[in-house]
Order: sequence, then C-alpha cells, then structure tokens
Amino acid sequence: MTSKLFETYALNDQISLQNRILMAPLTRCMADDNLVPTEAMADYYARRADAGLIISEATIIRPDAQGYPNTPGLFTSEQIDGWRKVTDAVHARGGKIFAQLWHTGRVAHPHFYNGDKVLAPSAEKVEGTVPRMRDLSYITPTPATLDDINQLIADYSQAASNAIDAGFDGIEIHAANGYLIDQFLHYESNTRTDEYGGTPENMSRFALQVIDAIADRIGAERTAVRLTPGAYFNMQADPRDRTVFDYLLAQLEQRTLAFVHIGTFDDAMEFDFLGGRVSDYVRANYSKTLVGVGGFTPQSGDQALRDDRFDLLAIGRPFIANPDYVEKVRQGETLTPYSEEMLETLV
Ligand code: FNR
Ligand code: 8K6
Repeated sequence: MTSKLFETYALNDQISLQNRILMAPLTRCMADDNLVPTEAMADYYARRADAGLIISEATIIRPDAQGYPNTPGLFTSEQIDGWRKVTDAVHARGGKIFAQLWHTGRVAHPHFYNGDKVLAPSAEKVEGTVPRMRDLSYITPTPATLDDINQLIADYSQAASNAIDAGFDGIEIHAANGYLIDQFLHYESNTRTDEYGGTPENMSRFALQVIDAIADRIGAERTAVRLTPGAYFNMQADPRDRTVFDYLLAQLEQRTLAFVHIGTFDDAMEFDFLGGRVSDYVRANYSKTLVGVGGFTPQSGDQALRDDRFDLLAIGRPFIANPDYVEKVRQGETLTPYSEEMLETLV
C-alpha cells in the first residue's frame, strides 16, 4: 500500500521524522514511587521507536502538578536519569521522543504530594473523583497569585530544560484536556478579573508566557503545544471559548513552534461554536504543522492526510494494543483491538 503515513516529514531544519505517525501521549501510571521512569518503561517506549515521533506520557513539572498515581516527573535528578534511560533506548532504535510537560491544576490532589491546596486560575472546582482513586474527591482550588503564576512559568521552563538534559528531542506543552493551562483558556474554569482573565488576550496570557519561556530556553523548533479548543474532559465548554482560541491561534501563527497537536479522544466530535470538528477549526485558523488524533484507523488517518486535514497523525490506544503498530500497518497486518484491561500491564 502506498500511504502518506510512511512519507518523511521535516518539522523544521533541525528535526525530521521518518514517517508521519506519532505515538500520542498516554498516561500509564507506571513510574516508581519517586515518580522515576523504570527499565520497563524504557523497554515499552523502545518497542515503539519506529514511530515518526513518540510523545511521552504526561510528565509532571513539580510535585503539586500530580493528579494521578505514579505519573512520572521531570523535577529531580533521579527522574532526569530515569528518563535518560528511556531516551537512550528510543534513540538506539533510531527513534525520536518529546516529553509532554504537565501540571494538572485543579485536577491535582494533595493526597499525592502531602500538600494542603491545589492551584488553579480560579476557585472553580471540578466535579467528581480521581480516576483509579475513587475514594478521593476533587477539592476547591486556590486561585494562583501573580507570584504563583511567575513561579509556575519558571518551573515549566526548568522542566523543559531538564527534558533536554534527559535526552529528549523536544517537548510538548500539555495545554489540553482540562489541565492547568487549559483551565486558563476556558470561561468555565477561569473567572479571574486580573490580567489573566476576562478577555481572550488575558486568558491566553499564561499559555503564551509558558510557551515563550520554554521556546526561549530550549528553542522554538523543539517546542510544541497540545490544545483542546472544544472542552469535553474535566471541563464544560462555553461558546465564548472560541474567541480565546481565535486569539491564541493567531498568536501561535506568529511563532515558529515545532507543531500544534489537537487534544481529543474522538476527532469526529463536533462543537457548534467551533463550526464542527476541532481539527477543521484549528486547520482553518493555523497554517503551520498540525497533528490530528482521535479514533483514527490507518485507513482513515491516511485519508485525512491525503485530504490535507492535518500533517501528522497521532495514534493512542492502538499503540497500547500494538507495540509493533508501525510495522503491522506497513505490512498490512491485522491490528489487535484495544481494551481497557491492557492498561494494567506495560507491554
Ligand atoms: C490518553 N490521552 C492523553 N492525552 C494527553 O495529552 N496526555 C496524556 O498523558 C494522555 N494519557 C492518556 C492515557 C490513556 C490511557 C488514554 C486512552 C488516552 C489521550 C491520547 O493522547 C489521545 O488523544 C486519545 O487516546 C485519542 O487517540 P486514539 O486513542 O483514538 O488514537
Ligand atoms: C488524559 C490523561 C488521563 C490520565 C488518566 C489515566 C488513564 C485513563 C484512561 C481513560 C481513557 C478513556 C477516557 C475517555 C474520556 C473521554 C471523555 C468523553
């Protein structure tokens, strides 16, 4: 089969990908109790090194970023050394890997870091309980002060620098799926009245400050961002959110990031206020490298690339079920279907 999926792609003059298939970021909750990546994780990622680019599971930038058990970090030297084993293993197999940098904001839980509060844009609580920790309910967050915000930006930048020290080829800022940065970008979670709330420009400020701090530190060509204009996870959508993303995407258009990546579980989902699918909305408002994701088969993903709906295809759950996803697709072999029990082991 001649497929667009197996064409090479240059993200910029520094980074070229061997094919257009990305491994999507996939939280696996398998780091050790110091949030250090393990040998088993190095093996897991190395098995998938024939992807054009691996995006690591979301990796927390500091202790109070944690909202799920055993998610890896990038803020201690032990964690950096653990990630170094992962990146070495991926590079030894000819692959490339970006770290996804994460702060869960109001979806954090003090249980994980022996704290007494969670930081978020505003005191707007997320309903429900922590997945896999059903006895823990989310708490009302403490609005971040301007000092807190400056410290968060510094900590994102330091984590990006730590990622480069750990051997990553770049980083993806997790600004999607209802976590901290996304919480600033939506009206439901951001009710601030200072320079970080109330208008599209103000609501985009934190995201852009994090992006710019990281791009200054490690280079824009190694910096990517994942965005969820249509909120559906940990968050309620508000039609006014569109104005925020119109503004943010126009700002990103002026930068030279490695790529913008859609954060969604299902690309077919439509949002009236975005005029349909999130990927089509972003494509219409951002002309540079775009990564699509969410429910694609090799056939539908190849077709989306042919239709120029986006430039690169990220694959999530099928990569959990098929470590040899790329080779199977190349050979036209049948894929093993994903099922949730597969999350219990790291194959
Ligand atoms: C995810 N997803 C996700 N997204 C993200 O930005 N950071 C993350 O750490 C995770 N973790 C994660 C864990 C698990 C178990 C699943 C199933 C999903 C979302 C993921 O990257 C992707 O967008 C979706 O899985 C949709 O793509 P597929 O699975 O339909 O190809
Ligand atoms: C996004 C990171 C979440 C990490 C949590 C642990 C893994 C949970 C996996 C659940 C996958 C299915 C969730 C579907 C939600 C779609 C909402 C419409």
